[in-house]
Amino acid sequence: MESLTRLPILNFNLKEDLIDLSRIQKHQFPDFVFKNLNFLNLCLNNAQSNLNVINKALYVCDILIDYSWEMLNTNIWIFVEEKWRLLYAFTTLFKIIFLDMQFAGTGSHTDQLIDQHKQNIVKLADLGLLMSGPLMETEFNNIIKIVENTSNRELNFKKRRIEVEQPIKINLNEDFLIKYEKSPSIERFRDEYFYKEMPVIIDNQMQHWPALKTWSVEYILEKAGNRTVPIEIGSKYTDTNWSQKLMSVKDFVDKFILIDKEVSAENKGYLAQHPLFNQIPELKEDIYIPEYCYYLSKDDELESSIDINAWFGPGGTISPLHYDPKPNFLCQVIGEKYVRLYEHKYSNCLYPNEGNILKNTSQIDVEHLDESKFPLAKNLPYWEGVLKPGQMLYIPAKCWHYIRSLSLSFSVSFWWN
Ligand SMILES: O=C(O)CCC(=O)C(=O)O
Repeated sequence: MESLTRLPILNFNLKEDLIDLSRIQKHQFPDFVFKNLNFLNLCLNNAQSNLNVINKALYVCDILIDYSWEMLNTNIWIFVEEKWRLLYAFTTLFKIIFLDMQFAGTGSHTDQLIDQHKQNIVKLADLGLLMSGPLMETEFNNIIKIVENTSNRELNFKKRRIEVEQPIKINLNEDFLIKYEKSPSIERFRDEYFYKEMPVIIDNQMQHWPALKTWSVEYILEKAGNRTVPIEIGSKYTDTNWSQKLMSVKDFVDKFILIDKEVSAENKGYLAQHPLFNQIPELKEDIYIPEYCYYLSKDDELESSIDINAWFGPGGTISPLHYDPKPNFLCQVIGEKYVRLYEHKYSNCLYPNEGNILKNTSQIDVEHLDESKFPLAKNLPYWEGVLKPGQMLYIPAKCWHYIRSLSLSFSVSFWWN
């Protein structure tokens, strides 16, 4: 049996099995959670145009959302149990449905109110996506697509052309330059860099990316302005006053990109290491997985296993010296970045942080080394270079890397296996 619940404003026919509570295991939750979920399901079947029921259901949604949000934030992300993400996602889905019913049931609306309502729905769906990851990606993406298809894309963004400032010039040490290649063959890349675990800057491998022609701050605003994303705030993630905040891309641009120069380092905002392309599949059409990955990956299902992340921020963002477990192509689309790398074998001289969470991150500031505190890091060999638009940096697995943007910058990283 296929029954349909119609979302009135979103004009969205929702299959009831979308809210398939059998995915929630009763014994994993305190009693009140399951009772309330059942209550919401019951409301869904009886709510059509009954505002009283809808309001009660929304009240319960908020309780469950607050509760699961708290559970999601009690541990670092990778240790959060999947059940809390699922609960957050289900409750958010319920909330979207009831909000839409409530809106439809409260009389006629101006275009402005309808726009506001749609923005609220997109924000909720984005939070659902961010918090539940792939668990309900399809459902939330469908909702967003429906809202966007019925919305006027003319958003209220500042209509000025945003120039990318001239990148800061820096002096590189000729003895330590990262190797540079123009479109090496697969075999050459494999033998000279991949097998030898050597970084290299590769040119002429991205010229077919639409992103290189189309991406600008205005374009990003047009495609993603209303979407909610996590922003890192502070000079770097190792600082004590560093924090993360959820905000719309538009607010991020207004607050951290369109500012007159010389904002203090503490007030830098960085959309860093964010899987923006899962959230906004339209942007994914502008980029391509580097070809080398297809030939050298151990994974048969590269496209589903590769992690693609966006790094978008003003000049002066810093990713402190750290390493990642997978090999990476860091592809530069807008602006320039200074990059410095150290071989993994020097780990003992690079003073990794103690403890589990930041043990892949060094305590040293590579550009202002405190030699008395970190004497072993002095005189270590390294590689350095400037990554420019259209170039990709190959970072071998576990190779230490430090990155500072020299201007407004947008890069895309591909962690593959
Ligand atoms: O571009 C950055 O700021 C950091 C990139 C990075 O660390 C990575 O892709 O692994």
